[in-house]
Amino acid sequence: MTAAAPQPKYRKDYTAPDYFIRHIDMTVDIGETTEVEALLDIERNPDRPSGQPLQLDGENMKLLSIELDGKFLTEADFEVHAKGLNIPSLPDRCQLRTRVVIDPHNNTALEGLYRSGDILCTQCEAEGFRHITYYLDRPDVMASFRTTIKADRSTYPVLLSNGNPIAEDAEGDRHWITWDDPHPKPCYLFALVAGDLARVEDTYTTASGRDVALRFYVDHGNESRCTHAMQSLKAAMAWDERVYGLEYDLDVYMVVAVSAFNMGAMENKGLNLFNDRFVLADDTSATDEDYIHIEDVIGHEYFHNYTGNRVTLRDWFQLSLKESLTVFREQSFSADQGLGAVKRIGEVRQLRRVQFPEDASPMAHPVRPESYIEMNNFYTPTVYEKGAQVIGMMHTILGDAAFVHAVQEYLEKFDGQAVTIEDFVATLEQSSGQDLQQFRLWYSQAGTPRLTVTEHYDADAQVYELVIKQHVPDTPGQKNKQPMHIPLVLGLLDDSGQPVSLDIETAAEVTPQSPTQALVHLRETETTLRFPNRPSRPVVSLLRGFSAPVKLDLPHDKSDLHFLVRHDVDPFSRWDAGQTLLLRAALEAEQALRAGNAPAFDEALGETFSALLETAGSDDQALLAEMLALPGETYIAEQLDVVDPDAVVGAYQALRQYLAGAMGEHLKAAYEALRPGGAYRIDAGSIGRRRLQRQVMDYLAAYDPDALAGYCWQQYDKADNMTDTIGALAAINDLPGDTREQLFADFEQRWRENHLVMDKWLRLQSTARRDDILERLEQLMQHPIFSLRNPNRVRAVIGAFTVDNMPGLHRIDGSGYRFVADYTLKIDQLNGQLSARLVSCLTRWRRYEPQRRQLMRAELERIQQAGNLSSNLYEIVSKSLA
Ligand code: 0A1
Ligand code: ZN
Repeated sequence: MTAAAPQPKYRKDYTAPDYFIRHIDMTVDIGETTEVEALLDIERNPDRPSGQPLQLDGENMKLLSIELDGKFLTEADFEVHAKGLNIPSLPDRCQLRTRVVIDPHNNTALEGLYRSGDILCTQCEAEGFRHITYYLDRPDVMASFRTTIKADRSTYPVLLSNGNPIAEDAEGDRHWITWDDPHPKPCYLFALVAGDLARVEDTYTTASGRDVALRFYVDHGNESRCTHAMQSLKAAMAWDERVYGLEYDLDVYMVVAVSAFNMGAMENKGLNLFNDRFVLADDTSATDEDYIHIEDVIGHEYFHNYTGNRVTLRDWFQLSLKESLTVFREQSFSADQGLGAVKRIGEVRQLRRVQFPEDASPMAHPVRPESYIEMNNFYTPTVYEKGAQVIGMMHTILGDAAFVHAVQEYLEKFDGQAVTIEDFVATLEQSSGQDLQQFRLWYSQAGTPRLTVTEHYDADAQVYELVIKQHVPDTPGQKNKQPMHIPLVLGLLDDSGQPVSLDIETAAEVTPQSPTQALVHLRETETTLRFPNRPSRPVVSLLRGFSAPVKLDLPHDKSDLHFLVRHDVDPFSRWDAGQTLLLRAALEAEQALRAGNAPAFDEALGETFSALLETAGSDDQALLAEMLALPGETYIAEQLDVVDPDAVVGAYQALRQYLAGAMGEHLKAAYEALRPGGAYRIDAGSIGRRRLQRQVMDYLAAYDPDALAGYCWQQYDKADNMTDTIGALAAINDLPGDTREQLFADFEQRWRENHLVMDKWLRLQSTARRDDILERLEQLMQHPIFSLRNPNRVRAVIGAFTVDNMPGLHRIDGSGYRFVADYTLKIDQLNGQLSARLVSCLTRWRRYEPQRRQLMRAELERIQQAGNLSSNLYEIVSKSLA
């Protein structure tokens, strides 16, 4: 907590450290109190002036003693302040020993060493190590670590840290163990765990024949729930060997499942810590989506071992260097595991739902931010997901083989170093011979570029022409931006829906990808493409595979879009044509509602989507499920200059009701046809079938609620897996009545001991559309499993409400906003990372209609005036009011 206004740090101010720490020998003695002794081998940086003070970071700790080269220092020799400790001058080489007391049991921020249930564990990224001991807590200071953990034997039989165990002993009730990690690492990759945990072990033999022990540590009783995570880990290890030629570099890989965790997981060297929801799964308690997320997160943390750990960051402004490349690798891995194009569509949906809004908000920042107040606020969709799209564009520009080769060169060249995004891009450039100078703007310019396309067909000359304009919007602190290098993949279809051989006349660079598909490098504000010899007007399929993270105003009229839905060969563009049709219909409905009229929809829309439903027996049911899913309310709202949430929610519901009516009785036939034929399996085909069935149920809820209630009851009763069970609850969630109440009550009885499953129950109820939602939220928070100290529970109740309950959050009396602000303030006293995330639903207040705008702003001001805010919350609130 901070009294004075926290100050920003700037990327331009980076300077190399005055001192390095080459080695740290640490003893963590866990008892009534926890004492940390650290012996640091310090060396002056020869490139920096001598005689500089040593400024160690350290917070929330009590200093017991400090020794320099064996001599105790007195208070006159150093200065302790709230953020650390300064020693005025040091010899070029020395050893510094500090002893401090920390209090993990009362650490509710979950940074540094903290308690989760009955275990003690650490989270050091970004700046958590400074809560454990005095240190140079910055990623360009890399040291070898030796860590001794001492603790009570019965409470903490398992004691883990990075590296290999080299000594251990016990005496009476106490025992200790020493871990040695010889590979120098930044302290954000340090980890320690102490607790009574069960161990599940397996082995992976690397391509070169080395055996690696794979160990999962979970609460007793959960051993059988690690199988999928273990398989995913082996799949990730094999994938990285096959695709990037990267083999795991230690003999042991450990994963610990933790219940109180601020994020998804953490890639600490050799000792990953995971939010338990990304480890634990079995068929009865985990959904298809859980299985997929586990595979993704396990892959992500594993891939960090090279992209992040072996080659790390010079400073936190470079965060996207490790995150974007790792997300890109995770997404490639995941697509290879079976869901392919559908996975891509899911990523785009998510990008549009969360990153596009962020890029148009007061928190908009470049993929490589220029400044921050609280680093933890910058683990954002922009740094991660937009960053991954930026890597994806370079992959498209270089081509797969050249890209993989360039990444391998980067990893070899900078192995063991702390580097920058510029180092990475320059290596890609040198390795491939491509000019990425203009492309670098993707790292420095914030905001989502908008492409506006107009078309013209000259029947006499038989020429089809496209004019593509690009514009990058202003964002906080950035105006009048330069045109970007945007890779645009396109193709043309003739009037029978066949792909056309491409012949393009343009000043822009064009890379053919196949005879019927080309990559056009847009570099100017305006680009003209001419396609000669077109005897009839073709239909263009643009931004195939979502080749760039841009907003695209398609030139097509409705009939072109219907045509693309039927014929496009690119699954992404086909899906996107359907989404554009639906989005335009929703926006027209929204306008009608605001004008006090009843929404009306074209018959053709109903026909196209009913025709799609009739292909429900086809092989790509997962793609069909995506085609039939409406653009979400948030994405609809995103298109509007002034948001009236009632009109958005009304338009969404009207469109859903209309399509459901158009599909009519076919929905029931489809539901029946999609019933499972056998036992639960998690292959791509079965996942697709279940997704499509859920989508059909969503329309059925609108078309025939009584029939749907019957289906839900039966489905719930017969289900042998959580996907079908939760599918039944989700479908009936907004339909008040006995069936709903009974299913939710039964579910609670069955699952009340399993917190991860109960999160699903909480989440559904927080997103339910009902007038008494706020009272219901208060009741949920009285449930015995709920705790404000557990981020998963808070996200399931309050987080889900803020993100997925538009009518509840935006109640016209302002009670939704008041609820969020009240809990934001309460949680901020415990956990600033969590409160800062919850408040983000209020930060775009300026975009709402006047009454909401005023109400949201008033709550933000109330938070600001409450004072004593965490630096996390302070930054978000002050930027959004600025
Ligand atoms: N590096 C992790 C994410 C992470 C970031 C911060 C954390 O605590 C503040 C925890 C985890 C990843 O990308 O997986
Ligand atoms: Zn990561």
